[in-house]
Amino acid sequence: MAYNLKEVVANKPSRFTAGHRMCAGCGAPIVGRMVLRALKPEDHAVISCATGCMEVSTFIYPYTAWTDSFIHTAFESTAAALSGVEAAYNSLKKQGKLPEDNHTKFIAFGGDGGTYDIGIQSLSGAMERGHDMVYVCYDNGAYMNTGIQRSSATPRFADTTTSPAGKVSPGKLQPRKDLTKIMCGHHIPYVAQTAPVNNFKDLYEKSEKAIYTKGPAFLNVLAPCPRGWGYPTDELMDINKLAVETCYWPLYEVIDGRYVINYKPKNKLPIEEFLKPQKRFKHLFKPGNEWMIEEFQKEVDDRWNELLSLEELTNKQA
Ligand SMILES: Cc1ncc(C[n+]2csc(CCOP(=O)(O)OP(=O)(O)O)c2C)c(N)n1
Ligand code: SF4
Ligand SMILES: [Mg+2]
Repeated sequence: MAYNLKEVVANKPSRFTAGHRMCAGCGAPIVGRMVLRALKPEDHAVISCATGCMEVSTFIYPYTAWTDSFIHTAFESTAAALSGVEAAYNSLKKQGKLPEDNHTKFIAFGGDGGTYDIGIQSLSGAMERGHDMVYVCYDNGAYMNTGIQRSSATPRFADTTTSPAGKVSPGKLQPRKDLTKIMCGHHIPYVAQTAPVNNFKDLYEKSEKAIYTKGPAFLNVLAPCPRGWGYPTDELMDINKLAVETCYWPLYEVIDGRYVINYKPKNKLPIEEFLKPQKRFKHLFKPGNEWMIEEFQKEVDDRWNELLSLEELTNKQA
């Protein structure tokens, strides 16, 4: 796309404002701000946001960091509530009860607990019904707001308060659920996985596509958490980069069923590079635990190779 991202961003007022109470070094507010930056300034948005760090730290009555309309929803109904608002909007438009020049976009935000686990049924339903909305999952890999409990997005072997690493257990036992893949199975027009890397270009462009693609769209965005992951707050952007360079978190999009991998590292880094700076994986580096790193690496490699095959296959079919 021929434009200067810095200029575009500088010329648009932030719709997710300063003064929220999320921690320093948190990935989630960056995700919220950048997704909303992709809106055209003349367009209005209705946001539906599940309980979680992003909601409780940004919308503390009577204060709010959101400049668009905002609905605080229960975990299990984030997508359902927004799909209802979208249907009502379409009806009012049809009845001529809204001005012709009213352009409203519908965007849901949920954490991994609220999306991979508790809200998955209403998300699946809203996507399948074909509502013109975007669901954004900010994935920090645990229920952070309530004290770092494991979710189905938590990677294997991570130390959390409900999957503690110690003599009895190696940390979380189960592999991480692949929600992006599940969303691809809905055969919706646009699904993408992204992270705040490369000056936000990937995140901004995918947000723009998701918002302005007609029909349902889903974005899974990596959103590291210094409290839960145990990295120094000033290393947020390094952690994002390592997640991408090791292929732990590949950047890809699926447009009408066709896979496009947006970045293929020339030298894929070993997974240790991503694990080492995080306290939640500290035990993996103890003598005798090398097998955990080997298994972690194998899972990353298998998923990356599967993605490469899907890209090849779906592009052949296109
Ligand atoms: C149905 C329901 N179960 C549990 C809770 C308590 N609760 C509030 S925030 C939260 C954690 C949310 O985790 P996630 O969605 O991953 O967001 P994060 O806090 O990590 O940003 C939980 C369990 C709730 N509000 N509603
Ligand atoms: S606990 Fe983690 S996810 Fe929640 S605001 Fe703090 S850094 Fe962000
Ligand atoms: Mg979470």
